[in-house]
Amino acid sequence: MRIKLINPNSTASMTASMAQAARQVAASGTEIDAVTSVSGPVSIEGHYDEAISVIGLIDAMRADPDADAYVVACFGDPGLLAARELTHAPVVGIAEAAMHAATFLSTSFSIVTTLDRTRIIAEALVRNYGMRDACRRVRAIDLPVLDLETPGDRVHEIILAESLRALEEDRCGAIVLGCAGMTGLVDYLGARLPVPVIDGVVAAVKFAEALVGARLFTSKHGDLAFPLPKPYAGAMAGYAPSGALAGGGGKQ
Ligand code: 2AL
Repeated sequence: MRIKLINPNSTASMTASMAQAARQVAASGTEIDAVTSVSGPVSIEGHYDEAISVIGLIDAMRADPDADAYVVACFGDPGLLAARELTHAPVVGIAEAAMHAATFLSTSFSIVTTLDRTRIIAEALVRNYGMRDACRRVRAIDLPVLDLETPGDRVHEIILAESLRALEEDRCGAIVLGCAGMTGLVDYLGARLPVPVIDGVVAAVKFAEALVGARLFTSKHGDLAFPLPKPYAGAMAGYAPSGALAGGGGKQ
């Protein structure tokens, strides 16, 4: 199967790290096709960034309508439901996947994310995903997303220290990494923390494999039905819906 992993920000080095983490866990028959958004913000750290990034996400899906599954590889899960409207194929967001994985492994988790404003957005996702009971706390390390790309141990140490505080103060049973830029830290943190450390990229890839393997598909019954065909005005005219992604988007 082929999983299209879409980084909705435009920083290619982040995509490369995610592709590496995804390939390390993918089954032997799974191809990870990782792409970087060709437009939009270099990092996604707020509601405006998220809104604008969705166009690049949709462009990446339209450019490749035949993937078996799609992964939205940003912890805000921007445009996740819009992406699902476009295809029969499963579309998995990394925040959603990470939180669900955490609940299979522990009755409680805390999320460690980047900026304080991102923390607030992640808290909204926790509520949206029905994870309020399981999520003890969302914590911010107060570093912008692109600082995670800085080589060296400093960022690793900051995330480790925040995770240790989460275990001590929140009494949580698992740590969810709250940014795609933290992918690849699982080995470092896992060796130093006594609890499961969940990278949403890894979780999303494995859930995508499971859903495709189980021959499951995105429901077209209700609000995830293909967008209603209608004209769009101005610069968005080219995005006017015309049913499924060309090619059928995964379901024959
Ligand atoms: C993110 C992420 O995962 N990628 C990005 O650009 N912004 N979200 C976050 N919570 O920091």
